[in-house]
Amino acid sequence: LQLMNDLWLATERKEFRLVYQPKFQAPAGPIIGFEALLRWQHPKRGMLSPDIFLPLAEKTGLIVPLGNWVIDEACRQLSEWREQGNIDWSVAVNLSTLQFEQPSLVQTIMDSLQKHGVPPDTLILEVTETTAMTNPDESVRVLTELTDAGVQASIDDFGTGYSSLLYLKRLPACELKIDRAFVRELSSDGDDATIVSAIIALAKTLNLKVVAEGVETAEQQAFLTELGCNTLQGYLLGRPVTPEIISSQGNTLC
Ligand code: G
Ligand code: G
Ligand code: MN
Ligand code: NA
Repeated sequence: LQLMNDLWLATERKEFRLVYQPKFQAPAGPIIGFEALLRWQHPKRGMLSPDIFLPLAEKTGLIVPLGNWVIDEACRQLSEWREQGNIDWSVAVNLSTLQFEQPSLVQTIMDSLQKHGVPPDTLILEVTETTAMTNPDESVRVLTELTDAGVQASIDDFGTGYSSLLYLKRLPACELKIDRAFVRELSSDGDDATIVSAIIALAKTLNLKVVAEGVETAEQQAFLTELGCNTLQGYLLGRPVTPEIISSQGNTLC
């Protein structure tokens, strides 16, 4: 497969990029941080989304060095933004299952933080509910080690997996991200409004901040805010953009 070949060469050829999607304090700001999202600038196919190449990277194990690069690059970017005065911004990084299972993960993260002189609590690790549930006890152990070191943890794509309430209570996460599948139907579908309300209530009970992802309409924005959602992310407020665009627009980014 040609794509597989290209994937191995892409790291060396420096074809990977991170774009950053802003996260806003509800309802409309300020920006509290960004989610780092991986892109592959393929020489022939153009900009490729992770959906195209991440399954392949996961299958071949390339996701481990690639994921380590993502962590390091996110820390470097954080340090650059901090030098420019944006010391309140956090950066969230997505971890794949294989990456999360690496015994060296904690050391890798701590090394990057130290190398770039970045405070641990400005880095958020997004772990999907499904990844966390793959090996629940081990997930608690790894996340406890990381959060003890000050790094923040976030449960991504929440609502799509099968975690029990007792398990959620044990996970040392600081926030929960409502999967955009629930947000999408918010205004038109009564069931999803009920589910979103229940997720927010659950998060409050567990002392977790709630992030809604995939916010695309003003109606969703208003409803989520009213329900007590802390943070909003989505095309309505801000698309994933390059660091160059963020630097040129600063806090007026919207
Ligand atoms: O940015 P986009 O919508 O194309 O992302 C598609 C999927 O890829 C999302 O599920 C997102 O979480 C995931 N993703 C984006 N960047 C990364 C990354 O750096 N590492 C991992 N493991 N997943 C990522
Ligand atoms: O699974 P995860 O939450 O990491 O996925 C993040 C991806 O969701 C990003 O890659 C981004 O491209 C996509 N995304 C972000 N905001 C929106 C939105 O408002 N609508 C849709 N459809 N996708 C979004
Ligand atoms: Mn995510
Ligand atoms: Na998500």
